[in-house]
Amino acid sequence: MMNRQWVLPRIAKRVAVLLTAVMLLTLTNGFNWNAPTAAAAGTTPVERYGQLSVKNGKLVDKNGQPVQLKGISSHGVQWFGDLVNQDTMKWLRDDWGISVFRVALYTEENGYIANPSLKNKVKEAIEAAQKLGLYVIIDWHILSDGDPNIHKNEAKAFFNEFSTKYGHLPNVIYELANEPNGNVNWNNQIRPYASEVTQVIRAKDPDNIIIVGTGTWSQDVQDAADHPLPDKNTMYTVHFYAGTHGQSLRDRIDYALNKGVGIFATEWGTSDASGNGGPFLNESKVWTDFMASRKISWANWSLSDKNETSAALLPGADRKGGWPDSQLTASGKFVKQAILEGSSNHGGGSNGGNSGGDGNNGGNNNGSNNNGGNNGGDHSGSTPGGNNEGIVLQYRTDDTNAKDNAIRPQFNIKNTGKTAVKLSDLKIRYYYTDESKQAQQFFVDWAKIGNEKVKATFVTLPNPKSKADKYVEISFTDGAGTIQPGGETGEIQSRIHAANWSNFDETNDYSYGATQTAFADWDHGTVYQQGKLVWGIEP
Ligand code: IDC
Repeated sequence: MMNRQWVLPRIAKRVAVLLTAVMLLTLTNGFNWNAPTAAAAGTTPVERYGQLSVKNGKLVDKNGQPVQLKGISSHGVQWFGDLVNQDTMKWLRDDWGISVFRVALYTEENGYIANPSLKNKVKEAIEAAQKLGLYVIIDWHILSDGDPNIHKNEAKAFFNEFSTKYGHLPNVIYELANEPNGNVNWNNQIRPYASEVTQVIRAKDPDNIIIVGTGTWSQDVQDAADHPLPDKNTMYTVHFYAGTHGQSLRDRIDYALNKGVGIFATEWGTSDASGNGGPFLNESKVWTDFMASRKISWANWSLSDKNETSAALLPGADRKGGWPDSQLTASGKFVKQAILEGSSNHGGGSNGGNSGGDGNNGGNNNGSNNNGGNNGGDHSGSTPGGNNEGIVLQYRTDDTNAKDNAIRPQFNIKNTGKTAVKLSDLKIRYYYTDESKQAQQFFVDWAKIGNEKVKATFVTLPNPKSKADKYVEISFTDGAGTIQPGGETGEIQSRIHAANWSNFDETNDYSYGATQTAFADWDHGTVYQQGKLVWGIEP
């Protein structure tokens, strides 16, 4: 198998956008650049980011690069603990692209205080997360007990046990009090409580992230920012529900960030604050964009199949994962996409360097009418060296006559990475010389994923190359689904004709492989993921 190779075309045009990445890469146009290590692609979140810490109010990875973790929270494990297991977490990692999982251990409502054995579920989740390379948030889920001091002694004993047992792992995150509420405030109740519990944890675990809830159901981040805790790896929680909370809460978050404290949204929902109503997906999108732009890590409420809007799964969903989208609620589908959209940002390997942070814009519509030979993915967040998540393009020609009126390229896209890849994020380009100078027609003769899922547009290069003045850009509909790790699209048989059915000469086509009549890797066709070149060499 050939080496993964990248070319940096016309870097001068992109230098402003890619300044950070360019520092790390070779500048020469046309220079074939190998990935630093094979490990950059297809590693687990914990392998990529390692020991987390807080630097200048930002969550950063082992190299000091900002990271945005995204994932989902369990519902109360006393009710939905059967959905918390290694199989579901693996599925969420591979199909949804999560990097963090939150285990909600309610104190009350028949939670831990009444049923201490529920902590075994937390242990199971931590041990699964360790195996899967996921970060895990241990959520001490106070709620009806609005004052965290009510169960302070139990909290101290609990966190002592867990930091002793798991504090050496890099993937453990402690959340000390889900949502203080009622007649409590930061300075008088919450901060003193957090300070005591933090001392217990730090005696056993010097460095893992601690997250502290804030007043008014974790909305009073401004109070924490005004009087933060001394522990340098402590962050503060904001919780929001898109149908209830909006701009004024975002303003508070910006206030806190500007004061230099780290904010982690350990729980948010697409519903209103009751967990029902909506879903408010437009409002949710404003929130996920906001968090992406500020690299605020998050976990969505919740992984359950309860009949309520905020639940991600429809009632009766499988207890071991493997959920097709038809088993997801509207909320679940939205959240899955919101996690996947940025997940190419997780591929940065040790480089990090995702300067823009909002991997959720651009990307999808840059192909057809931008300046041709330029690599279409000019948006911040691109790290050309590190973004290959394991996409491989295979090609064969089905042409027996290189000089007739048809071009018959056939493709297969493989996912050799560890994260599911959304087909609608991918585009294939096949470059050729168009002798006809006519409009072009595209046909799908057969596609394993369904002919109707495959679309194409034709683009004329403004600066023709010796073997290409046009390309066909093949894309996939939203309904095309994902390619699982280790999976592939299967054959996509395509055919191109000029509008007047005149002949082509394929022997001068850049992407044509006259002798490649069986599927094999093909770097003269390119693949883009959300607009970023992830496979092949442009002409
Ligand atoms: C809700 C659950 C709901 C449950 C209720 C009480 O969705 O099924 O009956 O708790 O246990 C929070 C809490 C979180 C809430 C959620 C929605 O942290 O436990 O879950 N919410 O109400 N804060 C704001 C909203």
